[in-house]
Amino acid sequence: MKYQFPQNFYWGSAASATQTEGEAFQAGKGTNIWDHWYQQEPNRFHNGVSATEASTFYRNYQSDIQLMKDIGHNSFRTSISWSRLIPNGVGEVNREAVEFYSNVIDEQIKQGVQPFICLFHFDMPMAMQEIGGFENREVLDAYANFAETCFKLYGDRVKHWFTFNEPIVPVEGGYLYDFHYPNVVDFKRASTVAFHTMLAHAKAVEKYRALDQDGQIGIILNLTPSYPRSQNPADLKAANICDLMFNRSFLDPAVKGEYPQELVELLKQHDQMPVVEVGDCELIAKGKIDLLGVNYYQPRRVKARENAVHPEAPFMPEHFFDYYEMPGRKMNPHRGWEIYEKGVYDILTNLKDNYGNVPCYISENGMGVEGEEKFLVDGQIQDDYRIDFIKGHLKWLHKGIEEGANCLGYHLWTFIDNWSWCNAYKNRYGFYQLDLKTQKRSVKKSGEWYAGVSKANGFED
Ligand code: BGP
Repeated sequence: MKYQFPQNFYWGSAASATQTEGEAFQAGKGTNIWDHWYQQEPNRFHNGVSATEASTFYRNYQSDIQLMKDIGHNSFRTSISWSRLIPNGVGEVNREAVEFYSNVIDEQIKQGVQPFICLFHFDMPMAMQEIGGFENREVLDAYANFAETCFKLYGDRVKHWFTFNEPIVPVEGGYLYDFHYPNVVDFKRASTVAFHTMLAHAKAVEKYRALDQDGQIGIILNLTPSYPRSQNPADLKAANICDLMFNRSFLDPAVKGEYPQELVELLKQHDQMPVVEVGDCELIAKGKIDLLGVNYYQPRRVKARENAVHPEAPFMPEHFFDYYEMPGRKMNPHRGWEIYEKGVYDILTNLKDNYGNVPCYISENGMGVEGEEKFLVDGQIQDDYRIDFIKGHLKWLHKGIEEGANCLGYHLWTFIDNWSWCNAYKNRYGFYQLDLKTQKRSVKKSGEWYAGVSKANGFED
């Protein structure tokens, strides 16, 4: 069967500043929470590898963009590092960084790879974290000013902006589950950071609209469908609470301009509501987006809790559900994540039916593989598993579009194997293999295959 995609479909991949640039302590960049945390606790990073060892995009962006073009990219997302552009979070702008991002954007345009630019991919400047990060409302204004600086510098050339990438992840990692700095475990502080992040988002959207530039602004959300074990009301309730907490907590304000009443009630009932000030709801209403990026890796399967909550345990989302391992689920054994291709269709259908069919694209989807060198044959990684993974998701995406979903593109995570936070280089995701010692990039079989898909604007299977 032939899977043909709409005209001007975005084919490309995604990455982020901190994960690819390198020069973490050079070129005038200020430190961010990753640089700082590594200095404090290098043992928290896989094999003790820090972001200073990221894949040298800062130095090699020109040849890297050429490599994007070689495999048929018509678009590529990266982010602007706040701590590189404005080292202290507020105040002086780093001239070298202004030029660097300008050059990257120009080079992308020159090579026919549209720049999709995100303004925050987990990398809070340390100077801002020191005053409380997104718990402190001053930081919201600092972020909005940073965003405005970017719009003014690059808005003439960048037509696709994203305020945040997976804004729930710093909330989960930093304030609930101990996998990002500042390693706090406190639901109320987490809900405050989540709410404030959306206020910061809305402030940035407001700044963008005021400049009246002819582009689009959106947000990138990791929408993980919550599937219940069964139709038992207790399982359905568990799945609904997950959906409220992990998806709708960001999706509803971003697309509808308001929070789900059910979520507000739930947080009130458990005394976990952030402080809402006069004017906040009006601001959230102004944050409605033009374009939604959807990151999808794996589904969330849940069931009702089996046991009572320990009375002294901190309040957590898991008070309402247990994770459920569905027998017979398809796994990516190299990363330990379930593969469920239909999830992409379910997300698109939900957006079509319940979110006004907001224009969207798949902004991240991908398959991490630990120890990928074992698939090297004659110097090339034979990643047929990744080709199958992409095909499987594209087929469901195609079905979604045929049924009317407003999905405009597909970006893989990621372009070249890159550094990934605490996992550093553990799981490889790229179209290009990276040799950590020499920094040599070698195209994988999937990269060559993707070039053909992009050229044909589809594939046959
Ligand atoms: C996504 C993030 C990316 C990236 C990816 C892979 O959620 O947006 O930044 O890191 O996950 O994650 P990992 O390396 O942990 O498998």
